[in-house]
Amino acid sequence: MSVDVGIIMGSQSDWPTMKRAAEILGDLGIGYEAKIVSAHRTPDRLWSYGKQAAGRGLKVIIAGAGGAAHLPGMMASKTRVPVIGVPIQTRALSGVDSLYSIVQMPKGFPVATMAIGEAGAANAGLMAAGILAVSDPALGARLDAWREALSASIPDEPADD
Ligand code: RP5
Repeated sequence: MSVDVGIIMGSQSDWPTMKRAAEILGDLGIGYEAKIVSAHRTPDRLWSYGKQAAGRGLKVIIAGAGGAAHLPGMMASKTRVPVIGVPIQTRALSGVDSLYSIVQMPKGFPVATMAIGEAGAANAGLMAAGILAVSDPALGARLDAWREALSASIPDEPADD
């Protein structure tokens, strides 16, 4: 299976959040890789990952980071491959720091910014799937089925605990 999506994150501590994206991609049969690439701690790794991304055939990059979350924006500056940003929830500021660090990109270098935390990571996986499905009808059918199954799982009425 080809690796279409790169999941990158600033730290091992981001993985419990970012694996929600990986789970969605796995469920939908999308090839991905997961790497630790830190804007601050491994800037050379960030540089080479971004430089090689398009040539390696990556079609979407999902980048998660917390606090001073510069990874998604710096990656968007280094590659034309679309970058989806996931703000990691932080202890100090609940992830609002991450969100603000990721979302306010200057004109020219967009990052598609998701919600803070695990819902954002899962939605990043679904967003990547939607982008890939534009040119992959079989994946589109799997994504439609995934969405229908989610809708079908929602009860009509609330239940007591
Ligand atoms: C960021 O700093 C990472 O994305 C992570 O969310 C945050 C804290 O990293 P650790 O101190 O847990 O390694 O670069």
